Amino acid sequence: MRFDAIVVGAGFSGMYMLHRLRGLGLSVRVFEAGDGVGGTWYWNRYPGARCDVESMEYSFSFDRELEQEWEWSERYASQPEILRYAEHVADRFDLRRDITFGTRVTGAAYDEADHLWRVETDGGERVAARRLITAVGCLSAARVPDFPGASTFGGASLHTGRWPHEGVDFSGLRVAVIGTGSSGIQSIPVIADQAEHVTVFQRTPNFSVPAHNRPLTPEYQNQVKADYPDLRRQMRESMTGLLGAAGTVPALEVTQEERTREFEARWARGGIPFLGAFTDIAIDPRANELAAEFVRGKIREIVSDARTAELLMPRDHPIGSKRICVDTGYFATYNRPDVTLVDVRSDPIEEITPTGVRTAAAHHEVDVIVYATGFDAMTGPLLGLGITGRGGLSLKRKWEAGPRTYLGLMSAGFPNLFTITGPGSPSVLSNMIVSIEQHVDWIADCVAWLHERGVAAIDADPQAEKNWTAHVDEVSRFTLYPQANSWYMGANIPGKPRVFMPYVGGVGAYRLKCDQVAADGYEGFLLSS
Ligand code: NA7
Repeated sequence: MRFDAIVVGAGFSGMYMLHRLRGLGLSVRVFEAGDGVGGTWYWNRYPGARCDVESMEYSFSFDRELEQEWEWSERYASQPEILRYAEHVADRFDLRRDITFGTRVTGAAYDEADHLWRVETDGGERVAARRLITAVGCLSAARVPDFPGASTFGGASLHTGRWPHEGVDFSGLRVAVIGTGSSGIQSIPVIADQAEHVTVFQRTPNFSVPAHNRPLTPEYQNQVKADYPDLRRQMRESMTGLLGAAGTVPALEVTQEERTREFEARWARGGIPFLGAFTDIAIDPRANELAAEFVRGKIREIVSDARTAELLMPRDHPIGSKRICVDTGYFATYNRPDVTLVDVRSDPIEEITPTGVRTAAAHHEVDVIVYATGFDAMTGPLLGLGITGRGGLSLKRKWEAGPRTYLGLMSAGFPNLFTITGPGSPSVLSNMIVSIEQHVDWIADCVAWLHERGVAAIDADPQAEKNWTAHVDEVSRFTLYPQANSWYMGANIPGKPRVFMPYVGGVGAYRLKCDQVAADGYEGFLLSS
């Protein structure tokens, strides 16, 4: 079978990509590993899973009726609600008929003679298309650390990003949670409410701000909906794709009282915009430390046991250099008598036994192990597709020392392969949906332009790619981001190259750059008929 385009993934990016390409009159086939749409929100069904971006901002803007008709029930939508939204989008635009579910792409090779991508799936299907578009997400390759004895564990072992669809009842069970990133921080309070006992194995404490989640009133929703054109424009032009009043003054230029007042106001408001309090938090270590110390002070206030509070205070990375967590009752959970914190830096996990987790100092008997241990981020899902470009060069080989892209959209030597939210783009530092819409629109416009002109192949110019990759790296060095052992840096995966993968220049500036490149006839890209 031959299509104009193949899209890999039916999360928000794959669904919107399909919709746009169909609008161009192209034939499209989408392959999706899951049995339904939704991507991240299909897989991450762990208790407490919730978006860290406010629901009125975390939604598609491309269709006015969709935007106006959908009603969110809470300030921060839960996973089931976002999945319902994804399903609603699939129904509304009749997307499912072009999606093959339960099917993984296992190989994609570029055929230079015909300018075609030849794609294979685990279902044995072989299809071809001129354009191949990856919509595989940045956090979809779940990672479980290689603890000795893990396979001998007699109870259930669950990864937050591969959660059983039927849910898990923790009543009466002793539960180990390994990992205190966003998934751990969201799930621990909810699991603790159910389980007999929760033991949290923490390697690195994380900064987290309260969500102050609440139901949304119809009045509030109507007001936002009426203002959507202006609000969406602000989001697109902003640094992060989020609303929430970016500060205008540096923390170091105001008095301590003013600083505290601003931090308190932002803490009371809740959410990621806490980091926008002052203009220098992401770039000046002294300003950053002031924000970090404010949050440590809150942890000290909330957590009754001083030693536990101390263990929960992040000290090894600047605040915001790992994506800040947004929680509901996380720190207070440690005041419960049925929750224990184990610091695996001082007391490392040595092995998993048939009945629990053995650290250097103790054996913790548990019935269930929850791995909240994250993902092989950004490059993991792409490299898992088995992509081979011109001259038989594999993407894995090309990216051995770290990803190299032009604008995060293409990688030289892989003509007609577009990556939605790829490394080198601001996606993971932003409101994902804002970034997804921008990438999909850019790719759809590019594909339309190529078709109109009969251009068979588009590829990144190696020099343009080199310049962009150097620019991504250079801009990151103006910030404190590279100081953290984060998944942005590939630091959570043993052996992965340490490269700061996302573009920190901001979604607004990035959009202007991408638009300019297109307006200049796809400057930095090589076209061949
Ligand atoms: P994260 O943020 O990568 O968190 C994974 C957590 O698991 C983190 O605390 C890790 O500690 C911990 N981890 C990983 N490997 C181990 C081992 N071997 N031993 C102990 N602890 C370990 O993933 P999430 O799923 O929570 O969140 C991903 C993103 O989703 C998040 O940033 C939001 O954008 C939404 P570490 O910090 O590496 O020391």
